[in-house]
Amino acid sequence: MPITVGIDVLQKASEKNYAVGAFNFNNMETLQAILEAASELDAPVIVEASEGAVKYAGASMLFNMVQALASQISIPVVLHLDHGKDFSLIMTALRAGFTSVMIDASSFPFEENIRQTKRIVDIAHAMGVSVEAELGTLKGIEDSVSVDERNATLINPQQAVTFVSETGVDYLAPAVGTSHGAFKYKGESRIDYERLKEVKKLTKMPLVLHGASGVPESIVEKAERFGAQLKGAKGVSDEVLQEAVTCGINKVNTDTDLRIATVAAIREVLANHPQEIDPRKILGPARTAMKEVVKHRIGLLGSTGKA
Ligand code: TD3
Ligand code: ZN
Repeated sequence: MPITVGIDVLQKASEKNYAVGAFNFNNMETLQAILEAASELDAPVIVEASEGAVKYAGASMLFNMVQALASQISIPVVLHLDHGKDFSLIMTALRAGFTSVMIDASSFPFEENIRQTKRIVDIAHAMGVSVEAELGTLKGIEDSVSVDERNATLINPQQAVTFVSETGVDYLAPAVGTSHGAFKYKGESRIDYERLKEVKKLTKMPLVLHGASGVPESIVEKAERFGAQLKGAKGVSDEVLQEAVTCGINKVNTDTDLRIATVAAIREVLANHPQEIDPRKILGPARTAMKEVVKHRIGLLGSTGKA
């Protein structure tokens, strides 16, 4: 299929109460792993590139890789810019053919977030491209965090209503207690479900969960067995993730799990076969490991068979 526009995939997910997996990539092996997994599960999928990925591989390389692979399979594939923080980066993605972009002005005051988001919405919509924006700060919530602190960091549901109507954004990433990377929580993983449900009830729009990686113990252990140092790594448990989907999440971002799977697989090959010098024998097992991660994640989200 040709690359699909973001809202076409996420509107359905929001109406039918499931989530679509969004996976970060910056090379061929990762992209192949994501698309093979999604295709085998007959699930729509979002592949996303961060600013770092655009700098590493180039927007046009990323677009053309996705187009080449998506045209060979029959599931909807969306190409999304993750955490677009400046205007020129977003324009680069739009010109390259991305079908969804995130404008992340969440670190600015509310009014400035609205202004920057609306500017991108006007341009992207004129090009038929969907837009994601973020409200609140991505930061883990621990027991020790007070109600005041929580209100200062996490999304304010009333503000979300104003934000959506003033910007015309297509989907919203609410800060509800997750954070990026491999070290999300000191204790048990948690999300502010009540706040999330309130945002869904008031906005009725597709919602996005950032910092959603599970950081599975088995993969962390394997990476550590072969020399990685990941002490204290902790992610969002599968149960918490599924509850978040029940509460209204429709796009689930995963990067860290793919990174850890890659490192574990590469370390294993290098440790067990120190004479190996063929990059395909090193990156191939990483691709297989990432594919397993993607299948597991999509399986949790309810999008299997929804292509
Ligand atoms: O936007 N992203 C991907 C980039 C974060 C850097 O790892 C996410 O929300 C996914 O977060 P994670 O770290 O849980 O995979
Ligand atoms: Zn993110």
